[in-house]
Amino acid sequence: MTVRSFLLASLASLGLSQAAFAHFQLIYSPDTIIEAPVELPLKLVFWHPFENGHVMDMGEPLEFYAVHRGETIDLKDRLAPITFTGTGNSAAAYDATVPVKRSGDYVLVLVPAPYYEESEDIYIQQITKSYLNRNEMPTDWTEPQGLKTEIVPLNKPTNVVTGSTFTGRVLSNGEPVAGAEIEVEYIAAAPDMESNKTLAPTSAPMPGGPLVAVSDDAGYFTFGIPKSGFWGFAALGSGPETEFEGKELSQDAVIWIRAWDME
Ligand SMILES: [Cu+2]
Repeated sequence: MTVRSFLLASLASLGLSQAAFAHFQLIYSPDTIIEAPVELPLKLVFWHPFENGHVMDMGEPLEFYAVHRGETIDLKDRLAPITFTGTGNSAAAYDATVPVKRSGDYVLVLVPAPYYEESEDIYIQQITKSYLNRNEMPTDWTEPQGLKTEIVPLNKPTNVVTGSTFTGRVLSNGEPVAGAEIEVEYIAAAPDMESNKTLAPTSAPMPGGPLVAVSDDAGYFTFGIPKSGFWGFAALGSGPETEFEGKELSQDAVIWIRAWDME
C-alpha cells in the first residue's frame, strides 16, 4: 500500500475508533455534595471520558443555568472559554461557576450548540443535566426541567451506592420515549480542574464498544452501577428536533450521576 493509502486507512480507522465509543457532554465538578456555601467551579467538556479519547470543540452554549428550589439561576455570563487537553488532542471547552448558597439541589442544565461530527456527517446536540446538593435537603432532583429532551432520575443522582441500580426515564417534549438507545459512560479519566488536562484513567473502556440500555414502553431504563465515580447516560436521538442546517441532528438527552462506595 502506498504511503497515502496507508495514511487514509489509518485516518479511517481512527475515525471509526472515535465513533465506536460514545461522545459525552460533561458538566463537571469533582464535588457534588456541598457543605459550606461556595462559588463552585465547573468545567464543560465534550469528549470521550470512558476511553479517555478524542476531545471535541464546543461552540458557545445556547443555554446554561442552574435550577434551585424551582428558580432558574442563569450562568451564561459566567462561561469562560478554555482549551481542554485530552490524551490525544486539545479542543475548545468552557469554565464556569455556580453560586451554591442555600441548602437543596442545584440542577445544572446545559443546552450546547449543535456539534458537527464529520465522521458521521451529522450534528449532535447533547442537552445535559448534572446535579449538586447542599446539606442533604432534597428540593429539585425528582422534577423534569421541561427540556426538549431529558432523562428524569428515579434514584437520587448525587449519592447512588455502588452495587445498586440507577433508573431513569427518557422524555421528549415531556412525553416518555419507548425504545430509546441509551449509551452508558463512566468517567475513567477525570478532568483536572487546575491544568485543564485529563488525569490518569482509573479504568479501561469495556470490550465490545459502548455499554447500551434500551428504554421500555414507558421510557424507563435501569442500569446496575458497578463502580464508584461519575456515570453518564445518553439517550441518543431522543429529542424532537431531527435536522440542523440541512443535515441530520441527533438531539440527545444526557444525565450525570455520582456513585459512592459504602464505607
Ligand atoms: Cu466524539
